[in-house]
Amino acid sequence: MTGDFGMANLTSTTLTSTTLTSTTLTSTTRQTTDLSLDVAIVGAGFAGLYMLHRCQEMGLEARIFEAGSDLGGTWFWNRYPGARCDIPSLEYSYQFSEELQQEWEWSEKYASQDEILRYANHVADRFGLRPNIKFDTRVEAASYSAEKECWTVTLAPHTELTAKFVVMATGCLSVPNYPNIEGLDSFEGEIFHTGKWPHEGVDFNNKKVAVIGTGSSAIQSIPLIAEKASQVNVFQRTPNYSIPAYNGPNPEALVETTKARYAEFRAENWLRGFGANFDDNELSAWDVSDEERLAEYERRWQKGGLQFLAAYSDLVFDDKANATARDFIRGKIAEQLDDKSLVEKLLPSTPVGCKRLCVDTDYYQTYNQAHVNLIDLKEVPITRIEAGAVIAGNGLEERFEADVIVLATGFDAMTGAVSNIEISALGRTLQEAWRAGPKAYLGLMTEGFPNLFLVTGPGSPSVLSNMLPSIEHHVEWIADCIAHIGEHQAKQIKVEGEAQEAWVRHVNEVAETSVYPRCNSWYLGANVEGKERVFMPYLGVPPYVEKCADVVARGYEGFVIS
Ligand code: FAD
Ligand code: N01
Repeated sequence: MTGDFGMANLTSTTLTSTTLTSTTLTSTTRQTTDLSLDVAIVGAGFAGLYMLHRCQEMGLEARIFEAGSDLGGTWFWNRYPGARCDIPSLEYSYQFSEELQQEWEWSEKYASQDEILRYANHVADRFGLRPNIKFDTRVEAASYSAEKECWTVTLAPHTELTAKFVVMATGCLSVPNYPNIEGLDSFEGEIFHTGKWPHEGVDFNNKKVAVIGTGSSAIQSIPLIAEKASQVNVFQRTPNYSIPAYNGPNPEALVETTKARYAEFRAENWLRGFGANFDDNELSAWDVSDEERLAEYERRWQKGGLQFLAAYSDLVFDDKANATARDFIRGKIAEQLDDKSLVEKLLPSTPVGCKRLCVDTDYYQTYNQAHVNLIDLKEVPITRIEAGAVIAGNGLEERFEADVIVLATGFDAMTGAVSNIEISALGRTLQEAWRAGPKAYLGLMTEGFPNLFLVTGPGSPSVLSNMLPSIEHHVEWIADCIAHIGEHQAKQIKVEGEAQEAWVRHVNEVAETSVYPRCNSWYLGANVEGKERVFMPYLGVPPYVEKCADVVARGYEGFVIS
């Protein structure tokens, strides 16, 4: 089997850190470097980069350790055809530097992966971050010494260093989820996961392609794969709702008016439910007539994108209001399909939004092409994979020949990357602490793990918000907290158990008032076999931001600083 289960066929840009002193190691010994950091940052995505920038500004000794061979995180790894953001780029970008946001030109409404990656590189160069990033360096473990009041961080393969603080900027969607399908290893063609796409690209020309999964990554890539491939078989477990992107060049006038008042624009968006400019409607779906509601849905459909979710204030809270949106979108999906026998298969029945809403360019129309075929796994489950085919069927088996398999099967979301690191403190591992589901106060820190911060961790809005401002918010909160600790000649911050329990309860109570926990989504960990089913993100940016500020104003209420 060739393909992409490891990092082997990723082009590696060899960048050595000039500042990390590490002694040459034998393969069996663990060597301690003389590096003693203020802050060890794990991950060089948008979170890690901004964290490093803040640390450098504060004069702290900080380094990023990144498993990949270069920076960009999500945008380094997810290079499948059609990968792009679904929050307009004028918002899906940093705002911490007015000069940066004025000088950068986004060419399209939703920038492509390569443009976002160029932007991340520009930021790293502009703010002199590269020298303090160590690439090809996986953090394997971190253990806290209560006596020394610092963390020992273990880097692969065998290096140890110490740090006063550790910041997990490891990403919510950075650990690919591989399906457990019999025979996958025996496939003799190529296999690629969308979340670990080879840098040199994949040649689909005249190939028979099997795509497993129909989430956002599949919905973005299938139309482009179908342009090249001779046959595309899409294996769908659950249909998703997708709204057209209507992507295109950013109109000059929009860029000008946005940049003329960029800071105010950002501040306004931060006050909205998802922290993004979704044109939030304060009306309930029941404040208007059926005709007015349909007209509003039509207006939002024509505009495209995720803002559809904010059509009414109760759309994600009231099942019946949600059902009006569901019926509207189902009608729109059906209209796009020529083969009416496909309609029932592609129509979702789950509440709109309870799985992440998708944004597409010609996804449904792709099924109107003769060489594109949808296999509904509810009727025709995959039984195994053989050397050159996917075998599926219920009793009667069908053979779907394949040269390439694309696994668009998502991620071990929100907890996967942190749980992959052996983290221990005060006699307990984080895996043990999170056995019944992740617990974190404000999604920032976990009880029993002093001086260990999470960026956009479980219990914060993170993936239910525009991630860039949420990342900036967390990084700034963490940086201010570290500064506060220094100013007070303190050494340690930890979470009070009761504060954490109350917050976790609150996160769940809010989620229960919404449609979010009502389907098998990755928000709940339901996509990963054996993962505890717990709703992880916090719903509502404004109350969350207020709570974080409030906690600080009350002298870091719920934390103990000593
Ligand atoms: P990441 O970008 O995931 O970076 C984490 C880094 O940590 C990775 O490079 C990883 O290699 C590294 N790492 C993890 N574990 C270790 C370890 N043990 N040792 C060393 N390094 C480690 N969000 C939006 O708000 N809007 C969008 O439009 C949007 N589009 C998306 C499109 C795709 C295809 C995907 C997958 C996600 C998208 N997201 C979007 C979510 C996206 O993940 C965030 O917006 C953001 O890029 C996350 O940045 P991050 O720095 O927190 O994490
Ligand atoms: O992953 P997903 P993704 N057998 O988990 C199916 C962001 N993102 O990579 O729904 C068969 O959404 C699974 O089926 P089911 C965005 O936040 C954004 O697409 O679990 N099928 C599902 O259909 C997004 O939500 C963009 O029943 C299996 C699919 O695989 C998040 O990243 C683009 C299976 C996985 O969908 C993740 O998106 C891309 C199995 N064993 C990503 N296991 C933008 O547009 C899983 N599936 C900005």
